[in-house]
Order: sequence, then C-alpha cells, then structure tokens
Amino acid sequence: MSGSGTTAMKMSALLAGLISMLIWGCTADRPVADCDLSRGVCMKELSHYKVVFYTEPAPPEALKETVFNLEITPPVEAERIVMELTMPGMYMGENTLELRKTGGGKYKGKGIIVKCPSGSTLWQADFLIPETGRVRYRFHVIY
Ligand SMILES: [Cu+2]
Repeated sequence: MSGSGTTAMKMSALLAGLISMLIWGCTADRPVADCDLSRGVCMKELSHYKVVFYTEPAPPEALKETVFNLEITPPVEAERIVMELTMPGMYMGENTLELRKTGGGKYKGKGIIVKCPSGSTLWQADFLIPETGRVRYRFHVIY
C-alpha cells in the first residue's frame, strides 16, 4: 500500500514539474512583435546598414493586396530581395515574395498575407539581402 502511495507522489511531483516547465516555456519563449507597422516604419540595423520596412496599407490586412517596402541605407548592389513570410512556431506553407529594386536602396513587392486558422495575428518577414545578410521583423496583421 505504501508503495503505491509513493508512486502517486512521484507522479504528481513529475506532473507539477512538467506543468511548471510548460508554463515557463510559454512565457519565456513566446514570440512578440518587434515592429509596429501601424506607426509607420520599422528600422533595424544590419552590420553598418540601416534597413527600413513598411507596408501599404499600414498595418497590413490579411487577404488584401499588400505592398511590402524595404529601404537600405547605404544602398546595396542587389536587384532583388527575397522576403519569406512565416509565423513564429507554426508552419503556414511557403510564402515567399520577391522585392525588386525601384531606385537607390529601395525595394518593392506585392503580396497577400493569408489568415491563420489559429487566430494568431503575429507574422514575421525575413528579408534575404544578397551578400549582406538577413533581417527579420515581427509584426501584427489585421484580420
Ligand atoms: Cu498560423
């Protein structure tokens, strides 16, 4: 009898540990937006470049055509920049878009952000700038 009691105690201790790990994991790693497109532009630094990202409309709306803009200062040589649209911690299929150069350091591309079935509005855009690096913005989309 005492044996089963010990097992039950061990089990509940294990469960409590597991639950606290899960809670800790959620709060510690939950991704958050680092870019508020409703306020205009988001600026990031990538080595000695300043990279500005903004959308039209701002903020972007799901299922509506959106223009994605990137401005790099000082300008780089690249004619095209690939943008990968993903959701943190969720596979949403392939959503890549090409931004084309429109002038000194400015790039533009059009696309549509889909609506996430989970209801989460947090998306992230990774821009792959040839021979320069990768820059990521996390932002909310209106549903
Ligand atoms: Cu999703």
